[in-house]
Amino acid sequence: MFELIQTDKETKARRGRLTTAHGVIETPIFMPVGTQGTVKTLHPDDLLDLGSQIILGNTYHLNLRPGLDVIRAAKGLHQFSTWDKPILTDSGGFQVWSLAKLRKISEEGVQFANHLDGSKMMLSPETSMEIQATLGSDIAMLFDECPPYPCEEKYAADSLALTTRWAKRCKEWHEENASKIVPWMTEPSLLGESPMPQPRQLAFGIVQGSSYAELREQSAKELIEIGFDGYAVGGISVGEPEHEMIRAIDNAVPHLPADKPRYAMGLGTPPQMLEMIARGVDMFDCVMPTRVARHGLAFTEDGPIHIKNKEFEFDQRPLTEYTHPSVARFSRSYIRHLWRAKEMLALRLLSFHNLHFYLRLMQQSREAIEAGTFAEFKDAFITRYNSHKE
Ligand code: PRF
Repeated sequence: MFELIQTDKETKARRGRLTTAHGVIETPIFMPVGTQGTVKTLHPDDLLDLGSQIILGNTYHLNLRPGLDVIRAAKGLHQFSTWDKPILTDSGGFQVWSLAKLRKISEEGVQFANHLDGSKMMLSPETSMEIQATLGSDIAMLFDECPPYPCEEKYAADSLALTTRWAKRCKEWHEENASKIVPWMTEPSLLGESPMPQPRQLAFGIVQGSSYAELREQSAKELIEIGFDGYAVGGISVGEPEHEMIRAIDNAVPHLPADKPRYAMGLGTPPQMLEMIARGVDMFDCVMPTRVARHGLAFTEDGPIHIKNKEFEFDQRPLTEYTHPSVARFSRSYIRHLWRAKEMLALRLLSFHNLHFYLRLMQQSREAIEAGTFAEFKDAFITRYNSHKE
């Protein structure tokens, strides 16, 4: 299921290959976020064009709208959205905390008023796994509680204990029921002509434990005991300073099995991802490249630039030297004009460009790990990226 192709000698970076039902994912990898079953502003063909190997969908949002009946009628999220490559779904554990109101947490699950019409809903380990099975994602995440930052040790410990009990229920439900619900497991023709590379939905655990080293270790060990196909580190990038985020990774990753993929949830900047790859992380997702694009920001090797700035008024160069040809044909001057005229193409070109930048960074990382030059690549990238900061 996960093959470790190469481990870097100088850092802990890994070059791996994860096999899912809808195809193989070369790691390290970045997963564009398609919360509503679409990566905002992009066509699925654009994502293929960008070389995107996997995208992310959200249990919380898709369950609210369009709802499971609609997804079921389409035979799953792949068919519904016409994205034929791997999909990972987040469990809703995090979105309940960041979006919903009037949350009430109990042993059973979380009751909340949803952010669309305020009506009361419930998510539990079982319902989250059931929704993810109905969506038919290739990788389902366990239903967790993501504690806020900062967080008292007692709260973090109690929260972790609950997440671990929920993890057991997720695993039990998944083992017992997923194969009866996942559309392409019940109807393998949905996978097309090719033989099924992975006959089942994978399930990933999520290490919690806030900023406490012992709790992170305990969480990793308890999840491994339950047994998952991969392990994520959650509860990071929730407002803590960057060194705390890296410390959380340092506290969790060494306790995770080498032969399973590792996923840092919901981050980060290009330098943060390189730091985490160097610590043995294989997978990332983040709204950042597409969200900041819609605010006019473009990633470059010399750090982010804001396209509205006057300095680009007559700039005939493309956004970056190595951007995708579909974007490279346009000048900074033209994209600035589109932005100022509030033209939708500006949002689309910037989203396309930023995802290209992120996916290219992962490809460069994979190549550098293979060539044994990852440490140099990382240091040179970060030095140049940060050198233009005021
Ligand atoms: N849990 C889940 N999804 C998440 C997170 C988490 O802790 C985070 C935290 N950065 C992002 N997405 N289930």
